[in-house]
Amino acid sequence: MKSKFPKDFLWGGAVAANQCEGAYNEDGKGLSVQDVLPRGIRGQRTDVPTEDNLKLKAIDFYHRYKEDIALFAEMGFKVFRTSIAWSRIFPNGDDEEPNEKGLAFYDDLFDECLKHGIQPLVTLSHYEMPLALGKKYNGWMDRRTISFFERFAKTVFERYQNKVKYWLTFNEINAILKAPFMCGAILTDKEELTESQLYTAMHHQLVASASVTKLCHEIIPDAMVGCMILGVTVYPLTPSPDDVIKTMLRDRETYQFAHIHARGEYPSYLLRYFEKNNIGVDITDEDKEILKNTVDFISFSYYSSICESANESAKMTGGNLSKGFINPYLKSTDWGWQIDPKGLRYTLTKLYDLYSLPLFIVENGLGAEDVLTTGENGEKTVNDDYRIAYLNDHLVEVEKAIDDGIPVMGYTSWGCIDIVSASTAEMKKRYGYIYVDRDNDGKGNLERYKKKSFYWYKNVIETNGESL
Ligand code: BGP
Repeated sequence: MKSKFPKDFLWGGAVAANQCEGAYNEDGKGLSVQDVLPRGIRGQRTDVPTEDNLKLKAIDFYHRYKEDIALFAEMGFKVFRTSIAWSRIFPNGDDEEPNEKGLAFYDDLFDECLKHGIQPLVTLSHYEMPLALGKKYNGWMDRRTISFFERFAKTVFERYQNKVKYWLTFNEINAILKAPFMCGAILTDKEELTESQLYTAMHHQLVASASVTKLCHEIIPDAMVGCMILGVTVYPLTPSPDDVIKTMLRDRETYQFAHIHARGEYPSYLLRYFEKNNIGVDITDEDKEILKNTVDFISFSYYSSICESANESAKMTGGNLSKGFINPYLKSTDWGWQIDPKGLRYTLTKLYDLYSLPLFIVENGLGAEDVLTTGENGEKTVNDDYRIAYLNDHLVEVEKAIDDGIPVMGYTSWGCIDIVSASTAEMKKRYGYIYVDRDNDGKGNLERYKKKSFYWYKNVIETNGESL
């Protein structure tokens, strides 16, 4: 069947600075919240980096990026998503001047991408706030943090304006309500935070996101800037109207953030929620003007779908930051994430029907415990047919959405090379087309080996999706 993917479809892969670079304190980099989160999203933070935090060295991308980008180019990547570690550029977050060595690293990284004809897609902050902003200002709790983020964004927009034409403001900006320390450098324990404090922090981050959207349009007129949302795809567990209503309300975890970025204002239901629950968020007239700076596209992560039910006794399931109920029609990954390719088409359709903006899938993938074997040709590899099946099935659904007329800009599968898992802070939850010889204990020679999926994806890109 003739491929429905547009000729300029941006095929690629995604990582995040904190999960791949390592060099956590090299060349002037300051500590980020990730450096003191040794056990991942749900882990307890520490005050200083601990040796068991695999992210301190990760997969040494900081020193090996040329080799890795050459492998991405071998697969035919058109785009490569990564983030700029904020604390490499402003080690304390509120420094007056940027760290030149940090700027130089990303100059070299983006040059290497462009040398191979790969467009960088850059996330300004992928859960990587400078720890010092937490210690001095309590992160997004303090409105002054907006100006520090603006300074960071302005610096990198100006520095890389001729190299980077695709930008995302914050990774999974809706996650702050679930993980305020990781997403907002908020040191106050989540349990102690009032809703007014949490939503005030969320508001400051949203104003920062809109403000840098404006800056990007001013500094790099030919660039596109998008928001990035954790795609929480929710189905009612049963056709019971109670489950349907619960699902409708749960959907707002995702869509209220897309709404603000796409429409440039708070949805009425969120303002009503503030009013009904005496949640005091100081939304100034100036904030409202800034929020009107809307994005050029909506990007999101999609891994699985969840069910919602009014019947609390129904069985719960996994999900990275969003819990749901088991869907009896779906299988689960080893980490309990339910595999639902059709849910990706559902989410694409829903987001486009709501906001009529181009869409970019910037995370999708299967985390699995891969086993390194020796192939017929004597080379080390992984027979990851399970990952090929997962990705193939999801891309088939993307193609159906495109065939429905939904403008999908591109697809960067998550963890295009094995990196440290965000939620578990482990290496054993592998996503990559490329295996990295490093284990949960930090042992291994960091060598890279092409998995079976490496050749599969190379063919998908070469045929622009014809081979799916
Ligand atoms: C998303 C994050 C990514 C990535 C992904 C997979 O929420 O944006 O950083 O980690 O989750 O999750 P995990 O690595 O926990 O399997």
